[in-house]
Amino acid sequence: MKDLKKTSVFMSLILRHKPEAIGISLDSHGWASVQDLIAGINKTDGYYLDMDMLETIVRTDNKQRYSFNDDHTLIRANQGHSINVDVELKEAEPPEQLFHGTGEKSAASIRKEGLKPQSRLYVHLSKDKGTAEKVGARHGKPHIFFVHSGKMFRAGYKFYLSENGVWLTKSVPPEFLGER
Ligand code: HQG
Repeated sequence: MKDLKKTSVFMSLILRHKPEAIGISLDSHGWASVQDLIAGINKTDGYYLDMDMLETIVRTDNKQRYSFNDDHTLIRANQGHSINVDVELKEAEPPEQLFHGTGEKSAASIRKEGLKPQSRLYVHLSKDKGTAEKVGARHGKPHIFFVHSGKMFRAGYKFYLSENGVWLTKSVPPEFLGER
């Protein structure tokens, strides 16, 4: 069945965390062969994918999670990986303040330890509070932290902006966090 949403969620698992789920691998820059991805997904019970559908998913994804290479023979996720790939993130100077949404239950630990990437390669930050609220709501009652990204940057911490506009950094020490 052509279920774009269902296939897209599965693709994000494959391209960020678990390519072996369909017996494929990613190269060191996170790329998967489009042919292998389509074949692997079609071999999986309950899933369907063809090239037209894949083009539609990549073009219409609400967070622009995926990119093709020039001739659309390779595909990768733009951010969010837990496996160690180098998606050639661009270093950039962040705005003065960024936001991180989390669950209320994690707030005390974050105040103490700062933000850690947990199972992913980076801590994910957003430039608007609305996005952070949505991300936070995935973890229960949302709680928003402000990140003094300008100060961090001037102190020498590196920031990256993914192809789809997510700000990433390795970790955020507690002294650069704020709440209101
Ligand atoms: C929390 C979505 C306790 C952190 C979104 C988060 C995002 C701590 C959780 C992307 C902690 C990790 C990533 C500490 C961090 N103590 N908890 N010291 N430091 N945490 O899913 O940021 O829709 O790995 O606050 O849009 O929620 O999937 O990260 O709650 O960009 O494309 O540990 O996923 O994108 O959770 O989400 P996650 P996230 P997609």
